Amino acid sequence: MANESVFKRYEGNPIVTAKAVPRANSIHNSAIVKFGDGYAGIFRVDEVNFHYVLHVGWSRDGIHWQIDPNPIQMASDDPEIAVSPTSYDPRVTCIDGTYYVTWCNATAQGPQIGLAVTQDFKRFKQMENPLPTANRNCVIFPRKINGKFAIYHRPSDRGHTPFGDIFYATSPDLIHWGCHRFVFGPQGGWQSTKVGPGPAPIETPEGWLLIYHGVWTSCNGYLYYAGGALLDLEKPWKVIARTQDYLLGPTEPYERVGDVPNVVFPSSAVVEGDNLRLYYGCADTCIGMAEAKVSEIVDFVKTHSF
Ligand code: BMA
Repeated sequence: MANESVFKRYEGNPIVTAKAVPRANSIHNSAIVKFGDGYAGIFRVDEVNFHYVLHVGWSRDGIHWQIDPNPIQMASDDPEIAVSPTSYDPRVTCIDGTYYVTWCNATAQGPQIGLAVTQDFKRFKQMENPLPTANRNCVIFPRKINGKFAIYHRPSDRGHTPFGDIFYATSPDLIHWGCHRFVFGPQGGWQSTKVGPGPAPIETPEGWLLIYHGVWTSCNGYLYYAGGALLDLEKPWKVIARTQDYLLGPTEPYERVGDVPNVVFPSSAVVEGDNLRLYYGCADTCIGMAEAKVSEIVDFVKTHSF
């Protein structure tokens, strides 16, 4: 099966643009989940002064969105924690009715992962930052593994990081993190510069399905693609298979042209039965959606692996 036939883009793409928020320059890498009778989302809004902030949004169908015009105000037991001047690239995971939000904060010391918990998408309690600076991507697994919370994350540097490997870590309490394991790194072609975790891993009978971003460096800058990997259910740092061909790449005009051209940045996936909706940032400008069957993605990963 050719890669472009696994995912079918929504014909009304892009589904969210800067028009959804008055002060937005762009709205892109965002996290969408099922919530109640519909959907909720944490949206990355780059404002017209180029502050990056997170906004909550609501939708009946996952396509048409009402986004709060004001950014999220996090609360914390410790006033030193809930200080997020520049926040971007959120992920959201649901575990037993509680939603865990992770994102990246730009700080003077470099990119820093933030973590907050919500039940209702109205009140957010920010916790201690889970990882040392510098780290740019972090996503929580949708269930505990061997009794512990688990994440995939990607250590970084302060700049336009020209490298990036995916690592695994666990925690008994969301505060103390250990069991750090290397998962996989760049490998040839569209994923030769860096890789990073995308949406929360999806549990399948054949392993965890991780949709991730892969980057290569052309003479004109970075290009971002979505790939897939299958990982061991109990030891998720062990790779079972990993796509040599990308699953989704920047080929449409709204993925090619924007503030940062040629970017498909997978950031959330909503699974219902065998159907998966992938939400992804397009050219750091707007949000696209594409659908696929989980079983077909798994089959593609296995048959197009290194
Ligand atoms: C990465 C992140 C993403 C962005 C991508 C392409 O480093 O900052 O937010 O989509 O670059 O610019």
